[in-house]
Amino acid sequence: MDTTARREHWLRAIAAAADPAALAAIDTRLFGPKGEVPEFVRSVTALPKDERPAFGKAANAVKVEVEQALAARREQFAAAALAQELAGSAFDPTEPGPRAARGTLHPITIVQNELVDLFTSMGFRWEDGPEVESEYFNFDALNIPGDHPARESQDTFWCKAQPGLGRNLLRTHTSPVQVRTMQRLTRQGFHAPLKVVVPGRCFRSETVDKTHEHTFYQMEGLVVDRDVSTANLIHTMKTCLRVILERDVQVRLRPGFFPFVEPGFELDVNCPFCSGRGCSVCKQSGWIEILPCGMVHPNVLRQGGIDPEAYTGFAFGMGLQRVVMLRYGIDDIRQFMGGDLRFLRQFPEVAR
Ligand code: FA5
Repeated sequence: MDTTARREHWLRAIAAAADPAALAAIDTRLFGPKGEVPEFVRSVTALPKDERPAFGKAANAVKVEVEQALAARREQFAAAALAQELAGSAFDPTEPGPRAARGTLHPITIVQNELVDLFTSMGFRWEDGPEVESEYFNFDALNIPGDHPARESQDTFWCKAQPGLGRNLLRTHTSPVQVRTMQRLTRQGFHAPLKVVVPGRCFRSETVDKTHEHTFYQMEGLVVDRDVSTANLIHTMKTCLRVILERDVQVRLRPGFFPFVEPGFELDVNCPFCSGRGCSVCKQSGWIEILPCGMVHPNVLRQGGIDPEAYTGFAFGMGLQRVVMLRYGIDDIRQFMGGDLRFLRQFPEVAR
């Protein structure tokens, strides 16, 4: 049989296969052990030398064509089987599949992002600091020596002491980044103004309740320049609270004691839950303590390498969870880390 006749014979057999089993039998006959097709290709050796190239080329082309015909027929059977299966079901392969759920931002991240945007629009830079901090930056450099009673107000998780090194701890607040930043900038040649915000995670060995967590978030702010005053501090804080709480706020300053500021203040905002009339959230006082702050103590400026005779500054340390609670009316801080998806799904904002 010549090449053309073989080709037609095999293609006809493939086209005539009535079902996948018949096709499999043809496949074995043509390409299995002692298969007709490879044997035909090998028959080239029986030809005279001058006829071999033309025959070899034609025979190989037929082999490829027959293989493709087999594959195409196999696909036809598979498609027919699928169509038959689908005909009896409600499944519609043209409908888009279910969308994978996309995660949303945690409410603390939402408010933190807004605050960072706000402060950067006012010329502040974002600073960062380590969560495992030295005793020096967390306490000593902030004018809180070892025997100072203020240390007791921040129950500390101490790290295992390393021989020859100072003691480390999990930072109890974001304030250590104050002196870290001042020292870094003075090493680089300090140029006023210094304006930074430091969002970050803090840790205290506290009993957890509705308003206290062992792990929580703060945002520190620090401004150092010539002639910085309490008026600058109040203006900045009012702007920040108005934007974050999305309404005009009344604030009041009370004296507050923090060794690293002098004078120190507690800035209170009128209670948004009762508009200042008095409720359980504000403990009937009409005010909510929201922002400890003050004018940077001269000793702290000195630790940072900045001359307190030439420069003054203000600092604040906002509890981020507290701000988020006020903004969204959340009355239990434990919701934030509780991992309850019903809580988290109430905040549909996605990452930018
Ligand atoms: C400080 O941590 C000071 N470093 C703040 C500061 C900075 C004062 C700069 C002056 C100048 P305080 O311990 O009050 O202060 O904490 C600040 C805020 O963090 C609190 O108002 C509260 O909102 C939040 N906070 C403190 N402890 C916890 C806690 N256990 N759980 C949740 N939030 C907390």
